[in-house]
Parts: sequence; structure tokens; C-alpha cells
Amino acid sequence: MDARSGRSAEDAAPDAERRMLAADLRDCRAGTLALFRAIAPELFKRQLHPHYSPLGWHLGHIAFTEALWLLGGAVTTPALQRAFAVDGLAKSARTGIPDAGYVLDYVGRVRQAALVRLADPAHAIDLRLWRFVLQHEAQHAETASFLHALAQHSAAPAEIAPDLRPLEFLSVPGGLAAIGHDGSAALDNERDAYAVDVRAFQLARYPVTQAAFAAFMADGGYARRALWSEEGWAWRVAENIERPFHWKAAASGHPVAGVSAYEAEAYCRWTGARLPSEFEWEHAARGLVVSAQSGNLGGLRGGTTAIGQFPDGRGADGADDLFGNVWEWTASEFAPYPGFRAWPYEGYSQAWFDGHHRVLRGGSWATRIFALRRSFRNWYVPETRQIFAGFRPARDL
Ligand code: AVJ
Ligand code: FE
Repeated sequence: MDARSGRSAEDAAPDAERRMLAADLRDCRAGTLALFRAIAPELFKRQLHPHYSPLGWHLGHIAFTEALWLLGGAVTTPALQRAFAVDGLAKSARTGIPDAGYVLDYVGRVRQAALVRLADPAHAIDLRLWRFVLQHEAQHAETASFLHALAQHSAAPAEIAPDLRPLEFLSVPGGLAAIGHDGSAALDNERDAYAVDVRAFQLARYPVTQAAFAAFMADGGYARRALWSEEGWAWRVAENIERPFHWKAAASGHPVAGVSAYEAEAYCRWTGARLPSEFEWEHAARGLVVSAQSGNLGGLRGGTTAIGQFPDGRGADGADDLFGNVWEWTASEFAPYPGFRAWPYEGYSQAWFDGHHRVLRGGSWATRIFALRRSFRNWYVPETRQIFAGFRPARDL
């Protein structure tokens, strides 16, 4: 609501770009607040896993980042900076953040100040920066979604009947693949857009289902050393991993979720395949534009859905579920594209071009559509399995 005119942010926005931005900001924020309303108060400051900050930290960090880039740091006090800046409190000390009510008030005051600027035609806005902040919020909201799932996680093994049928593979023609994106929503790691020569290959039509993964497990996949990389086996043994993290009952036709890149690769070796490169994945998604119809997206369905439900999201070669449902591990290391320039700060992407991070593509059921496109790159270390990630194999032709 524009305090002066009393009109909604969209109506108050002086031009179409700002109106669209105002609408996306409102939608994103509504999703973020709905998520935090569903979180039990005692979870707000609790560290649920040593690798991740408490849920409440992500909410405060969303506001801190918005104030930093859109308000020049206004509204944020030194104490709030210390609490919610990435280089503020150590992760383990983030249980000491302010109470939920105080954080929610901070979030609201930052947004109010931002909307005043958005509604003011005299205030020039950097569309790319505002879209960065929007996507930043959406990404932390997805992190809060998987942390919330982690808090409700039950270790009870679900009985999933193995599907022994061979996977369906599609042929993807080779050629010059259009990689990356230069539009105002593009993040620094998607630039500069360029062409990559991709050889013809085969790609599984669907992400691997729980039932198909159960066949790997039933055949001793977790115990067979030969199926695992050196690193993967050492990790599997050290962490005593025996099944996917988000392994859920009565969902055999859903994509397997909560597997690491190591588990994905072991399955691929078991079936005589491999993970696709991120460029092969982007090529298979050529021509697709993300919309609410292209996949299970936006947290609208509260979890994964059975494969093959979104024909509007079908790729040119017939691949389904490319967008949403589960992120898809690729064989690609997170690395810069030619012409890469760190923006808006080095810590966003550049810090993670360290040879230890893998690219994931396609978004999950919790990913917001304005924080996803076929060129969008997510990245995590290969042993990560709390995120909503699965995979689909590829084969050389
Ligand atoms: C791309 C999701 C791995 O959460 O660390 C958010 C995105 N970067 N704030 C992350 C991000 C800075 C990043 N991921
Ligand atoms: Fe962040």
C-alpha cells in the first residue's frame, strides 16, 4: 500500500515494469509470510542442521539484503546488520537472533520503505537489482521450505515397491545450444549468454522415480562399492547413508527427492548411464518458458507430484518435468561463463566457483516461478541431500 496515495503498490507504480515488479514482490512476500506462519514458534531460532542457519535467520536476512541493495542500508540498525548479514554472526551463533515479532516488524518496515521508492517516479530504479532482491528472497524462502521439511522429517523407512522396468530414454539432437541469459532477471552466473556445441545424446524422459530408485536399492545399490565414486563411497560410509532423505510412502510414481549427487551417480552407473551436463540439460529445455503450467512449482502443492502431470512443460524432444518437482543434479561443476562479472557482490556466485560445487537445474516444487528459467543455475556441494533434489540420467549416443 502506497502510504501517500493509499493505492496498492501496483497501482501506484509509475510504469509497467514497476507494476510487474510490485506484483511479483507482493506474490513472493505472501508466499514467504505464509510459510513462516506455518512454522511452529519454537522452531524460529532453532538450528536444525549444522550446515544451515535457523529458519528465522533466513527471514531477517531477506530483509537485511533488501534494505542493503534497495535502501542503501536504511532501516537496518548495527544490531540487525550483525544478526542478519552473511558476515555477521557465525552460523552456530544465529540461534541468538531477535524474536519473531521483531524480525517480522523489520521485514515489514523495509518493504514499506522499498515500495515508497518503487511508487516514486522521481526515484530511478535498477530493475536488475530489484529482480536480484526478489529472487534472493525466493531462494531463501525455498531454503526455509526444506528446513521446515527437515524439522518434520521422520526417519521411518517407507516401503516402496521397486519398478524394474527400464527407464525411457529420448534422443536429443546435437547442435549449437543457446546457453545463459542476458535479460534483466538474469543473475551474474547466467551471463554472458553464448552458444555451446552439444553432441547428440540420450536423456531420460522423466526424473528417476522413487519406485525406480527402489529397484536400485533392492539390488544392493547402497552396498555395492563398484557403483560409487571414491568420494561418494567415503561419504556414504561415513554418514551411513542407506536411503534417500525425502523418502516418502505412497509416492512411488513421484521423483526420488533428497539424494546427493553421489547417490544419483551411483544409480546412473548401476543403469549404465551418467548424469547430464548442465548444458545438455539446458539444451533439452530449449524453447521452454517457465509458467505456472510448466511444472509443479511455487509451493502450490506442498510437495512432489507424480511424474508426467504437466504436458505444457514438455521439452522439444519429449522430456517431462524439466521444471519443478525436484531440482536435477548435473555432472557440471559450478563455474563462470565467458564474460562473467561478479554482481551485485562477489559472494553471490564467484565465491562458489571453487571446484567443490555442482550445478542443479530445473527448480523444485518449492521454487517460485520468478526465480526460475531454463538458464537458472543452482549449486550445492555434492553431498547435499536436504534440498528437494533428484536427477535424470543421460547416455552417450
Ligand atoms: C544458490 C541457493 C545455493 O542459498 O546459498 C542466497 C543462493 N546466495 N543468498 C544459497 C543465495 C546468497 C544460494 N543457493
Ligand atoms: Fe542470501
